Amino acid sequence: MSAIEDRPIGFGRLKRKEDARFIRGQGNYLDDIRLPGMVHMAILRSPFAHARINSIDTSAALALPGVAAVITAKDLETLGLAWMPTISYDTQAVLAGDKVRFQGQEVAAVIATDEYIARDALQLIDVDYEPLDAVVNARKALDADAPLIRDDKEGQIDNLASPTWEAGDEDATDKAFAEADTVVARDIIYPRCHPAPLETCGMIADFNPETGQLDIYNGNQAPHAHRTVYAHVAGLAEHMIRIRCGDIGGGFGNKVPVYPGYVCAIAGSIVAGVPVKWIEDRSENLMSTGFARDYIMKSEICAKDGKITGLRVDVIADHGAFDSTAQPTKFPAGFFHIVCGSYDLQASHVKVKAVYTNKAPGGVAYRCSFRITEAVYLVERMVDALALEMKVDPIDLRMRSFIKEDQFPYETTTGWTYDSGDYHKTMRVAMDIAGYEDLRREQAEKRARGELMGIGVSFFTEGVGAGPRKHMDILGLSMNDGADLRIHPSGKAVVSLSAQTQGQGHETTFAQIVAEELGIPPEDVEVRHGDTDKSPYGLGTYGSRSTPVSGAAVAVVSRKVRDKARAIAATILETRLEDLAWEKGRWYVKGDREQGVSIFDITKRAYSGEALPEGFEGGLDAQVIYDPPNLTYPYGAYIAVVDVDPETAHVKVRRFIAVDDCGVRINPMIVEGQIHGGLAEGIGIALMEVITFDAEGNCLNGSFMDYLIPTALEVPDFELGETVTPCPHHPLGAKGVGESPNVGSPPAIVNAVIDALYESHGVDHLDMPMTPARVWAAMQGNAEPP
Ligand code: PCD
Repeated sequence: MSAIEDRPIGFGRLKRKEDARFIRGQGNYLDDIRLPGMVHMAILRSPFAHARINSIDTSAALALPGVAAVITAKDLETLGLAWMPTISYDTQAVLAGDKVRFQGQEVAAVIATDEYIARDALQLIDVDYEPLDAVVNARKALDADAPLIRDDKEGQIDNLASPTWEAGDEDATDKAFAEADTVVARDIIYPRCHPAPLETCGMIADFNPETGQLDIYNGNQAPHAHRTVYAHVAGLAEHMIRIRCGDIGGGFGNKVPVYPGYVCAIAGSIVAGVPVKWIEDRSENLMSTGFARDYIMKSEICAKDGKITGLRVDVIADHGAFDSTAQPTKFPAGFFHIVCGSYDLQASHVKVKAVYTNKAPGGVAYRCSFRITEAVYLVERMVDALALEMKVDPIDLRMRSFIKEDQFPYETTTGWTYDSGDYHKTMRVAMDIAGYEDLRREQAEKRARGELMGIGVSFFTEGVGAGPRKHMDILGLSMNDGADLRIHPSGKAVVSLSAQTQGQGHETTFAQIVAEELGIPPEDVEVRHGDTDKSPYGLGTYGSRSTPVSGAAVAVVSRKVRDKARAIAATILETRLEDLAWEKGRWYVKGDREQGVSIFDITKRAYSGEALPEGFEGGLDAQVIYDPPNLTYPYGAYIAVVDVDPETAHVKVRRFIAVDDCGVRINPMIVEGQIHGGLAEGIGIALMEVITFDAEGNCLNGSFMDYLIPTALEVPDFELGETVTPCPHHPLGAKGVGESPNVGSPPAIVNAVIDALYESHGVDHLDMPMTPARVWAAMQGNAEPP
């Protein structure tokens, strides 16, 4: 077997190309980069959640040897940089001038010769704060006497961050409820949690005063979009800004927003004329960068004749002090209205109100396509609540209510068009892997012995791959992706993408797409991304959009090259285009397989001095911009088995079964890795992760000592299965998958805990995280731990 035959050409379980450097510790992360003459920046942060700033005295800090500059809001005002736009059309203070609005807010930036001096100098800055009442509870922020947080905004008289947003049909929903035979209501909170990537956020800004060129090194998920924002903010032309994102130690949505620290680093470099490096520490990351979730939801669900018919949801979205929620502009609550789930409903209605509180801004899509996680959690908890009330098996109720295979494409009651699916089949595969009937028997036996075993189910549908330009933009930028493919004379190829990997394995999978389409071995295809000077424009990686959008772009650009190759093949073989057929890696004459020419020979010819088809200029390359016609709708059936210790209330996830359908899998091994990672995160969210505040607005989870993330001890061996329902509009039939496991797993685990506790302890709802203290309190009949 030749070396090439050993490896799959195209789709398959190819080992990740990038891992060769990662497992040898040779990744090139932001903190590995040192530029000549580089200075360091540190940020002074507010100790108060809400306080007026009377004065800031920087003289002692400036006097410290090694300190080059101290920047405050006043300095930024003179540069027109005191406030910056957020990705939700709000404004956010780069450095606080009038007052601070959350604990950890940026107040001043020190630039010094090394990072230790910069940090020492922070302590010498004297800020005169006048503390104000803080409000951290979004419901209380709506009270008439609540302190006004955004008095900087003209005409703002309350803490509402935007007008109420609605989807669905209110009257039709009222009718469905009036006709229903069972109605259940719940108040459900998806608490504030944090993406907490391995590498925190940071930037090196390098402004060259001679040329006016701004070079930026940064780990962000959308380099082109960031460049456009900086161009506007700093008044520079885009081509004078180059952003390079090297290896990124995880993004998870946390690296989508533009943070004040970035703008300070840029301002610092423009003022100082030397490269400025800023990297936040873990506490800064947890306390001030994009949090996730924080949705307070009220919901009612109803059924008629044993089938779910209607859903009503009223949400308060807590946005913190500035609305920097990540979502396409036309969707103020992201894709939350996908809350009708995987069910064929008669009607539904959703209302979302956004509120300012004295908490860090964010609302990022932590492994979630813009609030789909909150939506899936809500509907899957509500379906279980309904099953409890109806005294039916939660899988039975789902099976009776699913959208049926022959109903796709299916238009939901809130306006989505789901592309394809066979939900019943996927659910059955999960039941088989779990041995569902046996599990229920085991549970009955254990219950009789007083043991607390729970089986929890969730079934999710996501919409990923934002998005069609007719529906979606961010800050006026349409959500399309470019791809550029060049085949060199040697037959090696470079594909340049606008999407940006943070660890997902794009260097491998995008090479596999070219390989699948052209027959060039993936090791000969170099994937380029993360450098705005070397890659086409596009909106980046989040919302599992890389495969649906950039993946499609790469397939289409490869096909363009294949078409060009066909014309060249016809010239070489002296035949007509229509007489040629394609098999992976070569064009051959129909009916005579022997007479063919490989992509390598075609490439050679493309660069040679020999004759080319008429109109050909030589070389072999192509460019595209891909505008997806719709989102892709991956889905999955998850089953969690938990044991709750009756003595300690500790929840152990004993088994976790995940059957995902993301259409055609480019690299099944990478897909499974994505699912493992996302499930681990989902277990963390369900069991332990939460950002909480005391009444004064002090953040109580500002380090990994008190923001707990899961380890191998909490995570079982996952049992995975798959079904494959191709996406009808994606050129490869693929759907996104990166986020699915994080979306689907929390409701399965919470449903399992409720299933364990309902019969014996009457617990019919409990908000996450399922910490021992919280579960114990619920077992004693209390809503909250003492
Ligand atoms: N795939 C395949 N097939 C299919 C699909 C998919 O193969 N069908 C694969 C691809 O290629 C890649 C992956 O898998 O590699 C993924 O993909 P997707 O789904 O498309 O996605 P993306 O776009 O790429 O990514 C994104 C995601 C997200 S969103 C998140 S969060 C996370 C995930 O991803 N993040 C991360 N994962 C991960 N991983 C890692 N390692 N790191 C990170 O950071 Mo957001 O919105 O941002 O929140």
